[in-house]
Amino acid sequence: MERSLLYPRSTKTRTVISLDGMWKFCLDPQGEGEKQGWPQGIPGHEMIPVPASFNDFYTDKDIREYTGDFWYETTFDASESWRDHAVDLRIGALTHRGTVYLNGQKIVSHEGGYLPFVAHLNAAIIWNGKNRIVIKGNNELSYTSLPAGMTKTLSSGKKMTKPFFDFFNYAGLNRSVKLLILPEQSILDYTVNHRLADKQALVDYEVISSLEGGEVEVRLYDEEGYLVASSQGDKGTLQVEDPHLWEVRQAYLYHLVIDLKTQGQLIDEYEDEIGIRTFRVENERFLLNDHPVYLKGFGKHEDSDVVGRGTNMGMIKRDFELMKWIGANSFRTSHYPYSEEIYQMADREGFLVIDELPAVGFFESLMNFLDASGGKSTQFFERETIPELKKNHLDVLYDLVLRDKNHACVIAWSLFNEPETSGDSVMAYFKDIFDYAAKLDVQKRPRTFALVMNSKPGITPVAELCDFISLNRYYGWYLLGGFEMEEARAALVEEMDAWVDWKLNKPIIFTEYGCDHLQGEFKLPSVQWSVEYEIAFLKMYEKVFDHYACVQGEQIWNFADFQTVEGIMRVNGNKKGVFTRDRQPKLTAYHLKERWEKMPDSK
Ligand code: EVA
Repeated sequence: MERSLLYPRSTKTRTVISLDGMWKFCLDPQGEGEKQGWPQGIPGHEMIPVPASFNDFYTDKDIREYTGDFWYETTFDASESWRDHAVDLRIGALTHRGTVYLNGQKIVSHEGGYLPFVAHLNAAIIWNGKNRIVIKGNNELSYTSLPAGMTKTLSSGKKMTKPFFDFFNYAGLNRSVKLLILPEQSILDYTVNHRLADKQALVDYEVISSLEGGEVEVRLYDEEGYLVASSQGDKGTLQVEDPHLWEVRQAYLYHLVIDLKTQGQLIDEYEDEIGIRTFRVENERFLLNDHPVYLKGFGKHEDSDVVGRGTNMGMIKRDFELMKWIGANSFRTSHYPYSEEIYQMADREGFLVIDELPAVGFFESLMNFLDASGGKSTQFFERETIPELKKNHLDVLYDLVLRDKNHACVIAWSLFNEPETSGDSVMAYFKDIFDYAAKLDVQKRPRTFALVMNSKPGITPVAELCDFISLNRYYGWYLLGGFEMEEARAALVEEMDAWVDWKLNKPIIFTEYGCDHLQGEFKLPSVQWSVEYEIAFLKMYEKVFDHYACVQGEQIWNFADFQTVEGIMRVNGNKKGVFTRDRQPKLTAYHLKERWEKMPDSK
């Protein structure tokens, strides 16, 4: 196995050292860092925090909008006692790509800005001495990057990004960087899958290690610390009597311990928390532990003031408290995989997560949210860049499943957001992505993608690949807004009737609906952008949701206001948040709280 993305945990055999903190930093607009010898050490004395996006710290617009190469540097001391260990550097996320150097030597390059990667440092380490880590990053967008977009060079020679998506292109070392001191031979990966029987749960597992012929022992402890099951061998089944199942908003997590031994001697130990649950689609229902469940919640972003897309543990905690307060039970990681701590919290709090790939912008438009309602077609999947894009897409899918497959909270994979779905080459592309997801995921979680307004029932054959249908709909906002609300309702109902007539026999959820409204903007009678208008819009949608049995979820767009590119369509960002960017409720939050608290978790 080439990659191990196990979450860094200190155990008897593993030491994790955080390298978070202040790092040296510089920009490289000419792309001359290598020529100038920066892998040996970067120039200047500028320091910035990790994890964080670099964009919003500064008062200089050139830095906020900066597009191109950027460099980070830090040092660590390598103890002599690590010599017979594997010393790895694990980067939680470097957006969108980059290269790691140790003491001037190139170690690894990585493409993709929202998943971890590991650099094996041993070959270049100075034992018992200071070691310099230099990381070159790059945040350009292209037709082959996930997410997709363009990079434009201005007459001044400065570059800027032109995203085909509606969130700010925050960049940098957005997640934690850790040093892992691991045994030379170690546990690389494990997978669990759950089966429910009468008063019993069967947890099938597989452990992969780099030690040939190693003995594996797996033990499972309950929340009180009692041993409830154990098994020997790299593949096996843990039998749990009277299991405490992981339920929506009532999580229960078992403690899993994996020991790798040789001749009875412990070589490596890994630990994790796992929830026991099953999740599947049956006809028009989602079944969690064989019981129907209705999704209430949000499309979100990792986005906060000053640190941008950088992991912000305080904000993560606040977001979960707000989601609990409002009566939500789920969210989608729109439009990219989030930091691992978010999934851990969702496991702990019993939230259902639709885990999305950064496959967004597969529709060539700088205002896709508008163009897609108007029926524009861009022939995106006919481009000559498609083979390389697909390779990157499959790679990131591999890593996503590798990283997130054991989370109880992850109930589904969203493989694209709002791609173009017409054109001759679309089916072949989509089929390969959908098939690969099924092949990689032992739990066979349902697969979906978020369908843009243009992707309508009957004329979107790729929708049939989905195990459930996810609709992003803006009737009453981008289309038929204002005094035409009744027309908007009729158009939504007409579309829903067409889905029903198509007889796909699958659940449908709304992964996006909502309108921008500015905090504090009131108007009677309502106008677009006022809270009165959004509440009327929500009531209209909710009536439709309640009318159709196949509608099995509503995830409003968006949890909180978030940053986008500047422009006439956005007021310093997207204001569709139910909460403000600093996480205070707008009035619509009280409307949703009333609805969702009353609503059972199934329909
Ligand atoms: C919007 N609409 O217009 C949202 C976007 C989102 O932010 C979409 O999926 O269709 C997109 O990214 O507010």
